Amino acid sequence: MTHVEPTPDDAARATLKQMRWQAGTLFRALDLDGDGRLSPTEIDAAPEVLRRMADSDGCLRESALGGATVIPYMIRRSGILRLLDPDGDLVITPRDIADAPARIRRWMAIRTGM
Ligand SMILES: [Ca+2]
Ligand SMILES: [Ca+2]
Repeated sequence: MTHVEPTPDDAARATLKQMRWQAGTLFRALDLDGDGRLSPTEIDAAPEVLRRMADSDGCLRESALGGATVIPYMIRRSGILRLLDPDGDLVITPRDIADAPARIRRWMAIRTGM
């Protein structure tokens, strides 16, 4: 087997892949069956899932959302996170969590044009 040294391009791609993975943390947590879509059941279960991920004060923070990235913007623009953290401070409050199913449904309605 030949060992190939990673080129700077490979390193950049790996970093990007990692950031995308981090940015998708919230979605993956909510997508309970892992099919890449949020079903009505999964949307209804969102507050419960999010509460389990929250800190003891009931808030979700960056560590639960994929952690800090080299480019924090990558995490902030993840679709679900923008819904749950409209003020963009990377803290999702208990109120945001309780409102999650309604926000996700509005978001999906806009995306599918329904
Ligand atoms: Ca699913
Ligand atoms: Ca917030």
